[in-house]
Amino acid sequence: MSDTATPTVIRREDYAPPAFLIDTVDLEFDLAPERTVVKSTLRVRRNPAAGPAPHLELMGEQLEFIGAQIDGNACENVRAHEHGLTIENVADAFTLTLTGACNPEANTTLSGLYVSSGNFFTQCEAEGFRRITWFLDRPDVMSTYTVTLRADKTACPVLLSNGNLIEAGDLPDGRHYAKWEDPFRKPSYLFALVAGKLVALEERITTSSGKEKLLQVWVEPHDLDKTRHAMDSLIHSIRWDERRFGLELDLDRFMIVAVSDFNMGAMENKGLNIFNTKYVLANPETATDVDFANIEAVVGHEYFHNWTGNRVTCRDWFQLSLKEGLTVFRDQEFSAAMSGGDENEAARATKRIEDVRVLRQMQFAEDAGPMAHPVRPESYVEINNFYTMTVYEKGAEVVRMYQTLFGRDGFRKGMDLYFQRHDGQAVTCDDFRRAMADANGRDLAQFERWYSQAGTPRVTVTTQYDAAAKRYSVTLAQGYANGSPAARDTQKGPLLIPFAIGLIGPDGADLPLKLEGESSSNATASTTRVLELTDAQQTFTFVDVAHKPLPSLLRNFSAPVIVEYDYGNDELAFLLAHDSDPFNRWEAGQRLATRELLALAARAATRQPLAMNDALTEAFGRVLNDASLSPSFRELALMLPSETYLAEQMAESNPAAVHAARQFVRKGLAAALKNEWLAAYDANLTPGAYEPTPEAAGHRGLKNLALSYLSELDDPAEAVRLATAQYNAANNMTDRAAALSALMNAAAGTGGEQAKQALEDFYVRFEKEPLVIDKWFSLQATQRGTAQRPTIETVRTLMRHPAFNLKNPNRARSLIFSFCAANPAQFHAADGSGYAFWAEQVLALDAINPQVAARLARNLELWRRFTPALRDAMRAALEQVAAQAKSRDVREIVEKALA
Ligand code: B3K
Ligand code: ZN
Repeated sequence: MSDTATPTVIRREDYAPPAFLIDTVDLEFDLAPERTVVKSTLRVRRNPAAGPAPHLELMGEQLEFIGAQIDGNACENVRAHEHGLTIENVADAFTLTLTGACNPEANTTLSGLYVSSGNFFTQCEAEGFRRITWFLDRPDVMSTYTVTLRADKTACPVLLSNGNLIEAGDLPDGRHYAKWEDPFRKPSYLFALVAGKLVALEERITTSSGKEKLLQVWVEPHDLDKTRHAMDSLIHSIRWDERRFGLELDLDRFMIVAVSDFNMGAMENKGLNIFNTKYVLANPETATDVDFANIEAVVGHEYFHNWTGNRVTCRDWFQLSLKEGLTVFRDQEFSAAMSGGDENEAARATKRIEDVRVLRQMQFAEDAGPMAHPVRPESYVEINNFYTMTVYEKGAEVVRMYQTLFGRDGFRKGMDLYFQRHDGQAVTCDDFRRAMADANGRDLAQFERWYSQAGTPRVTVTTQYDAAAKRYSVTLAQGYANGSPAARDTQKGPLLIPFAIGLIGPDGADLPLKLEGESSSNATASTTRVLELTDAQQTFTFVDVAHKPLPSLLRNFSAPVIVEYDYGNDELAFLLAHDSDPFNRWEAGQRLATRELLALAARAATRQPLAMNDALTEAFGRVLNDASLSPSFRELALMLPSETYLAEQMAESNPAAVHAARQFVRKGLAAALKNEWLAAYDANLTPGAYEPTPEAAGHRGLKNLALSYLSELDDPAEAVRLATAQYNAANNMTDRAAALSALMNAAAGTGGEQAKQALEDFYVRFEKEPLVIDKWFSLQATQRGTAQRPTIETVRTLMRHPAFNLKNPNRARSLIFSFCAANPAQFHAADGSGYAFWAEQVLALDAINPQVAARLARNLELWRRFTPALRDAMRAALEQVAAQAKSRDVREIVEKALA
């Protein structure tokens, strides 16, 4: 990564088709850790759709140039430079052979070809292929690949690449080879190879057209006992995509490989998905219910990319959400179906609630800070910085809105047309929108603004009931927060916002819905209506409304917006008790809690005494005791909004005040509902063998939430007794980790011996399981600190622990990111110690792994929104990083934050 004074900004409007195309790629690898030689033979021709260009410019980074030939003859007019190769005055079509070398062992960036635990892996998205060989490394250059791998047979018994294995055999000197052929054209970012000592769980299945397929999950030998769940998840994904979208696995073989050094979750390389071990390995002893669910979701996500991303790919990186937003939407729908079947709305709602919680906490914050960008960004310095919550999660909400507008069938028609038109192509978000529009006979020109406008829209709602005329009118007005960049950007006009609404009568039941001017036969039986808000302000009038209703707004979170409506506390309690829309039931409880917590935080900030609000305790008590609600729903409804989310809602973020307020409420709820928590604990035990089913996980979730509330009591003896017993008896990681966490929580007040012992036991018990040791680090990094021992001291001590390793991203995340991002009250300590630590670690990572460093760098980007003292200390830390960071990745983040 070079140190550039003026970063090059890449702009969407500058897109031009490539001057040359590459039809076929033949790669030969002589794999060796310190010097891998790569010979690449490319059939190149001029792109008829592009302007004239005499020279061929290929991208390449950190490569040693060995030689070049054109059509079999030594090539004279080639020049190797820092950014690649220039070959001057080339013909219209030719075969180019390039030989070069790279050093996988020295590659700590985990982009390109690298070594992890002695095995070889690649990561090419977004621009890693150019670190392997010279190429037109851009997604609109699609080619068919053949790949020959040669390596030492003892060191690398397994040799894998994309597609089908067509040849394998021995070579002299203890070496061997394998030749792979991928029949599908693909961009270079989907290339992959894996070589090393690995074993696979295998299974054969027959897909919808009757073809037999081989499925493999490759891992290091000692992890083979943790592959079953990933395999099951893969099979479920394949079946679901056949059922829901009529999409079949197209290759004869589909492989998943787990690697412990990986920058993100997983990668959808054609036929050879490479995964962070965190999203593959699971058995009851090592993985929690959340881990099991995440594995299912990520396996699904990468598998679904085979159609949405690989068969139809992105024209350029500005279109990233074309594949990511759509594939996140698909994985969300898949997980919802797995948790409750396609039709069970109440079970599906828990998944929806979890997804919206993440969106609101992370994406809304991103949209309010210096990295705010539209779902389809207009410019970037480093594309790896744009694998964001906006592109992924808001992008998924944008896709979901098509389904909300057209229904599941209409959405399916749009998908069918999209594949019919674009299979095998590299296309744009506009192409997707056009397919949806044409398949459903709708003009979606206005909908384009969802792709081009940054910022979170606000919908302000006012209502009026005319009892005499039995008319109820709802006025929706859309806009953006005062002073936000989006608020000034008015020439683009309003958005098309699908706004789902229901009206609730005095008895708590939904009222029938009939809009003014609608004939009765026209009105559907549904008690939820999707209003289409297209103007800056619009009034919708319901007629024949017998009683003054309570509106249930934005049901199921039908659009990624903030709703402003002045509910009274009693109205929120009523919605929490009665709304037929489970999402809005949860939402009402969250609004009630948020309002109370923010009021308390304001008092805490000015050192005024705090007092508990009975309405909140009563409402929570009712939910806890309501056996008609599923345990998983109760768990979500009884969880308070996170400290991070609450701090973001304050005029000036004050993490200490938020922590004080939230702890006060947790303690208050623990004490007032003590008997109910104890009863819930007993009622939700899951004796017998562990099963990762949604039902069992729901029971464990509610039970462990009860335990965590009980651990807040001033006298935590009972919680300590329960948690110690649970820790010792646990037959699964969910219960063991929850018990440990409850003990640590209780000990924050008392310094308990049980917590210390359990923590030591946990380490010894799982010393050989890196993913569990990650949990051990992260539990300590997120623990509550005390005045005598602030958490930063624990963290600094753990940085020197023999098991800590900054080069392993999972380990760095488990300690450093957990502290900086998931322990706000301790990280934002008034003495600035957290910020000093952050700056040190960003700079240390910057030299090793810029992508991981840039993620950590983002942790301070909202500095302007904090209280003045914190703000100044944060700026100083940012300035220190800006003065010393070398990578383009980190520089883009801190420079935007300071601008
Ligand atoms: N497409 C990859 C992400 C690649 C990130 C590169 N910095 C994983 C996914 O979204 O499925
Ligand atoms: Zn993806």
